[in-house]
Amino acid sequence: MATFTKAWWKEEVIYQIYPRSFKDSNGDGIGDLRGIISKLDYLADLGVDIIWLSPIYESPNDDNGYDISDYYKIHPEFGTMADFDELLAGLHERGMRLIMDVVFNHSSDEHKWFEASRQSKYNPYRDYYFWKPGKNGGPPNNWKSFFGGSAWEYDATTEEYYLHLFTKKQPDLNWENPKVREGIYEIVKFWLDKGIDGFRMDVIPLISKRLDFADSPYEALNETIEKIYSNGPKVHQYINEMYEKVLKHYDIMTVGEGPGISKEVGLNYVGHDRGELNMIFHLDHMFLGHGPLGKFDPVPYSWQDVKDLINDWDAAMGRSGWISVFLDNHDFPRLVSRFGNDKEYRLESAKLLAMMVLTLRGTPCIYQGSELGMSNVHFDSIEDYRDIETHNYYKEFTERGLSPEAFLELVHENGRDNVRTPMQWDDSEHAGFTTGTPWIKANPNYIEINSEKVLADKNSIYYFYQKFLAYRKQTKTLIYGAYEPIATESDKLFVYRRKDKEADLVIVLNHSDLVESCNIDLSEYRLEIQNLENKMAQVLLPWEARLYRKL
Ligand code: TEU
Ligand code: CA
Repeated sequence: MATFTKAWWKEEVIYQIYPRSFKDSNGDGIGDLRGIISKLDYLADLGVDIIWLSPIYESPNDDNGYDISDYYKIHPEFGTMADFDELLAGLHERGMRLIMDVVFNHSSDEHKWFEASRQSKYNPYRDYYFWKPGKNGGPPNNWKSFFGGSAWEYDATTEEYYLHLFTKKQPDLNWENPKVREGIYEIVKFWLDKGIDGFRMDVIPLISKRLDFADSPYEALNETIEKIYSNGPKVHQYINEMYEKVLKHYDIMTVGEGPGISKEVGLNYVGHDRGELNMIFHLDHMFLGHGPLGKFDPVPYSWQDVKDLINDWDAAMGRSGWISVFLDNHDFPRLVSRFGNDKEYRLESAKLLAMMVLTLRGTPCIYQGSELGMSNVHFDSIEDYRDIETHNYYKEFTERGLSPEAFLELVHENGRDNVRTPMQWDDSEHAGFTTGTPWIKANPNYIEINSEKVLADKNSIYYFYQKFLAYRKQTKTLIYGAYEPIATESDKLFVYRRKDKEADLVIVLNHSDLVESCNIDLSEYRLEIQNLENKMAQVLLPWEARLYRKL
């Protein structure tokens, strides 16, 4: 069994920036690197450590940069390589780090490899991607794209189909081909030699395909993702090869995004002795509520389901693996809207969720704007939405007969643009994000929710994050301590202990709009942190969060 190790990437906190929506410096309505540079002190003051940038490489932006056409170039919309170097230096000067988002499961169809590959069946780049003849006048098999429709696109030039698990402008790279792997390792080396501190690896469990390309027998998309697309036969061989050839030679961190990684196979990716990744963003809790047709086919789930998943994953990782703890990112709704109450209890529930993310075992990841309590947006026209996933499913569902209004309700709940509206800096036009016209409208609630207003309010969510981030730095028990769930009779309470020889801490979270009794014997503990004013020890107010320390 792998021994437990200490590491900086276990102790530090990640903050994800979606550059397109963070801060626009030149008035073109698109966030950029100089905009981020102008906010470095804001980030340093908050107390986060590792900045994860969503992709900033050249891209036609079919999937907002997750379709890369040149891995070596900064997209001109975001700025220049000199801007990048200045951003990296600016972070390092402040004792912070930078990890880049790399997408190696697929490239853009405008990448030179694919442009060559599609020229002819005999082109040297043909097998950089997956090409197959059709079957019975249709695609080679029944695989569906994550974004709706078939995962195969017919190309008339060579009369074959190519595989794309995402959009048709994101053809899957063929990792079976050693030339593809070598090309990818060169890219990894290039960015590491620039001095970055690691990578977030997009959909890494998908890179090894089941080469029989058999039909999926599963109705539900998430089952196909887990059992057909993810955890393929050579996935560990490939990640380990990348580790041996490049990653292990640098003091860096790697976090894999893990659609389809179940707790049963999680350790295969992050076990300390595996020579693969340092940690993963598993998506089990984020996919809760996704029905057979995916996120726009919602099914009910409960807070108890979330707690059970968190506890099961912690038990599965034990002391020989590691995960990142998060409740939102650029693909999922705002955490205060999805897991909190963004109406009557937005302040209290956002603070409760902050305490949860910062006290569970794993490297916390905070998504831009969570520290302000930003919430979901409700545009009333599909024209206001930008996300290709939303538009693809809008077309698919309305063609099936669902009304546009009904689909929009589903987008309000689960659309990715909920977290892609501009960061809300102040109450000036477009929330102070741009002096031009933003690529996507700001959430109209920027008048009340913006950093200027939040920073002027000592009781704001921002200062709760700032205080807790500082507390966490001095309380290594929250990093290396054992994790032990504490059962309660109420399924509204989430109670757990973090303990090592330094301290014994108990966290009590009332995840509800109701008053709950607190019958846990905490007579030997002192209340250290609370997210609201309440002197009644045995009574938890709605969305009350407490941290106790044993005397
Ligand atoms: O996401 C893959 C993924 O699992 C999510 O896209 C999620 O499954 C999806 O929103 C459907 O619910 C990664 C990136 O984070 C995402 O932004 C990209 O669109 C995708 O891969 C393709 O690169
Ligand atoms: Ca700009």
